[in-house]
Amino acid sequence: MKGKSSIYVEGGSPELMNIGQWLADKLNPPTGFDMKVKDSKGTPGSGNNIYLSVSDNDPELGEEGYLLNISEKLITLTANKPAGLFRGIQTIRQLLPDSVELGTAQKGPWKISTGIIRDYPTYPFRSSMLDVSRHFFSVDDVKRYIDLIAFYKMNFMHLHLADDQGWRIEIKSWPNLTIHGGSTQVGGGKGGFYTQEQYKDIVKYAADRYITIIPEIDMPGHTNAALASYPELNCNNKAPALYTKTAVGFSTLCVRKDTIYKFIDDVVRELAALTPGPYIHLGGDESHATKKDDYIFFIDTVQAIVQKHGKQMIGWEEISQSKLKPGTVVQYWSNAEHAITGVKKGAKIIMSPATKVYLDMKYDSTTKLGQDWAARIEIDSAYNWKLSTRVPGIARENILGVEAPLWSETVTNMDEIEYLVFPRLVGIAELGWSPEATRSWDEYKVRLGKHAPRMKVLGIDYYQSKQITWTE
Ligand code: NGO
Repeated sequence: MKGKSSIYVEGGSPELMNIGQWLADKLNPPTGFDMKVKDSKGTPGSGNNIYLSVSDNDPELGEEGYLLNISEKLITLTANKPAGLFRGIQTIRQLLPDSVELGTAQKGPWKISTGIIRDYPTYPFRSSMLDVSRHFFSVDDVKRYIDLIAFYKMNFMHLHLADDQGWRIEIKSWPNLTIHGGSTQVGGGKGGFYTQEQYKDIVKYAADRYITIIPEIDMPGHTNAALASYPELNCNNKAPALYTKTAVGFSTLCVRKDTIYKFIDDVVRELAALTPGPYIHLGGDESHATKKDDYIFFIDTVQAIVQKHGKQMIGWEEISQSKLKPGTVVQYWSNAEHAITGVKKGAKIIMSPATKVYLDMKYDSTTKLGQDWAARIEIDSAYNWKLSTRVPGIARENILGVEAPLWSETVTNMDEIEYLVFPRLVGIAELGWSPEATRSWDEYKVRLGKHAPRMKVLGIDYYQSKQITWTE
């Protein structure tokens, strides 16, 4: 790349021009270049340019794959869909010197190796979850999280928006959910919530990076914040106090009351209107305070509500005890039997085994943050396994993909988030993307060590595991 390089965009559609501009905005500050994004008809002349085009003549690349051809004079990136171009651009970033991540002019030279990369994901769903209920995180924190997972080619982000300790998304028809239910968090801090305008901004920011936001409102358990906000959601019509500790399994909506379904219909309607993606997550985990037949009745009913609003429901593995409607997705986290039941009932599975991908688990006995009820998860443990062989009875064709959740009982700010998320998320992103047969820990640990300077320039406060020889 040179100062006079340009980014040519075949056909010049607004969407592709935006992708080109995204790349220009990334590259211009550190290189000091003034690369312009130009509409192109046919391959541009060979003046160290970058050429982006969409054409679907390679079906195997699917929605997100790309072909990157780097010759001495031209970088050509082709994909079937715009999302594939965006993923390919992340590879271009990764091939350039680490200092390309910095926002101010750097020395260069801006060399990139020649060659051809033909790349596409193994699984169509690669995601991370951030729990903004136990501790609330700002719009800017969420955007940074989105930027970081976008770099590793994830395509979904799940926001855990309501739990016992806080309700974090404005619902206009039930305003007290956030006014009262969003007013605190674990430890008694002031909590917070996203207005619908702020939430739309998050959804758009993610969509510009080809990431789909999945909103979760956990129910019928994990609902103390809602119960505290509206007495009529309780069987005794009395609102409990707000809750700022970290026990689970004590709250439940009064699931045989009609009011509950009016409430859920309103919540899902407003959420669906804010959600361009296909999924609404309604939780369903650890409803220990709900009777089993009530729970089954509840899950049956809420699936229908989600479908009525044009969405597919995701629920934690326990939902497989009820009848599953076609399209409902089960998220495995702890009890393989539930997940296998989900498969038998025809559901696709999101793999989130707590012993492997729960980012709130401690690394080892010395880790100060986090919990260890499921496991202590060192870097090798998080990386060195396969989605398709983890649970006998859940095969590749049953698996939608992988999601790494960060529960936030113990984390209060972005530095703490990053310490638990990185570098484990880097490897988990590979679990979903790279061919299972070619991955190896011995090879990965070397690459991860060499990735340290990149994480540093990205300002990531990662855990410096002794398992890795980190490049200074
Ligand atoms: C469990 C529980 C969450 C906790 C988390 C902590 C699920 C699905 N429900 O996972 O409420 O925050 O563990 O690790």
